[in-house]
Amino acid sequence: MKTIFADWALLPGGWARDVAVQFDGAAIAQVQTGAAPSGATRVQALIPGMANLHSHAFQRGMAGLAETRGDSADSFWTWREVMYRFALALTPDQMQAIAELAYVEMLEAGFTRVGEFHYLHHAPDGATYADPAEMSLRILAAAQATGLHLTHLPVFYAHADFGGAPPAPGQRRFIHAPEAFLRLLDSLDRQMTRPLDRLGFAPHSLRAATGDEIAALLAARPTGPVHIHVAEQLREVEDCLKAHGQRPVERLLATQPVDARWCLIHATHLTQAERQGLAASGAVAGLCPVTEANLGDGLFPAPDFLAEGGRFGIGTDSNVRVALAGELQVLEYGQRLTLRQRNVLAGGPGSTGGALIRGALAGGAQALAAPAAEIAPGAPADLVALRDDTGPAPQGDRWLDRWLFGRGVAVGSVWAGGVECVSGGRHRDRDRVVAGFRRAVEAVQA
Ligand code: NGQ
Ligand code: ZN
Repeated sequence: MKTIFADWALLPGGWARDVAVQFDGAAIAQVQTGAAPSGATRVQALIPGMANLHSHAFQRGMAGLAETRGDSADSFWTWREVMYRFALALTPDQMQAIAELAYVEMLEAGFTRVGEFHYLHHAPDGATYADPAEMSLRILAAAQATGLHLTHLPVFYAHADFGGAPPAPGQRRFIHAPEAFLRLLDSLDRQMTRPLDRLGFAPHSLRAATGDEIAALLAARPTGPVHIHVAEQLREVEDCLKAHGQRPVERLLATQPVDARWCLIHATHLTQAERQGLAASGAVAGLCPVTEANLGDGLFPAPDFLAEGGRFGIGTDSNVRVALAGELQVLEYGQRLTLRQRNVLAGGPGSTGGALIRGALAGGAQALAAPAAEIAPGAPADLVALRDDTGPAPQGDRWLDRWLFGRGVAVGSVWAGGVECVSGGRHRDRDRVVAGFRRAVEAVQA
């Protein structure tokens, strides 16, 4: 039995002092408040591990390589060309090495689970690997090697644009017929053996999958998470209107059974009716504020959506920077800059950091079909210790406010499924993983 003693712990009922958390294996056995610190690992503040609900791990390998402007104005679409070139070059070994560093950085940031929106399925020439699940198995291996829980979301991708347009040559590694895609999911049902891992699926977008294809996949897979990119760029909204006479979120809500198993990634461009419909559906809005800023996507209408009871979680998406506090900071700062107000996403009187962390913990767990992110008996021992390096000693939610917006509060240790993966802010395998990453990206660039 392992015991962590925390001066402060964020429990389901709020912050508590002098908390002893005991776990035996992967699950929390007991939580005692007002405890004495006898012989236990001692931490200053303990919070539940966070789900990172949207990642394309391989894109970590091109972080910083698409920040140079060419002759014409850059956009999401010019970035996508650079990204496609990078994606076409990666071997399975290289992708795994890059994913391992992304996952090490996620754990160091305070994430204990990733939703991997995985579409790099086939060989560089588009041929199916001998094992069609080859690339998915590399994602599983990276999660296992680093200790991160995985909600694997293989992506269904069939078309270049609305109306079932044929895929472009640069998309050849992503493409499946529905039958072959369902066989991939069946094979992963058998090959995913860690008890806390989950399998869902993801129609890439309304550009890449038709309504009929999505309906067929839902019929074949009636449970588990369903994720989709939607309404990230204005051009996507315009093209959807042209093809279908409906906006992307409007169309999704009208034609698919969007409910609490769904996670709509980005959902940036919403009318009032779309925003209210999404909030009422019970689906999670999967916000990726750092990537959305990096790609020039636009600003999600978070204040109204939250006031309407909408659920959200956060994702690191392109992994151009792998941050947890940073994602929530950018989410809030986008609103402050446009509304010229402060503490917008606090929603009402109270701590902004507290509201953001609590919201993202709940929405992230829902979107990834994970157990509730709580420090409570029976919950997985997914725990993040924060430390205060400068003072003044934080109390309660002030821990979160200083972590997100101030200085001197940082992640110390992280346990995922009861295993201490990070201590002193460093993952136990950081050096090995960085060496593998360096070899992989140097080979890709050679
Ligand atoms: C992706 N990423 O699938 O990696 C997408 C770009 C697309 C973001 N949207 C490709 N951030 O949407 O067509
Ligand atoms: Zn994405």
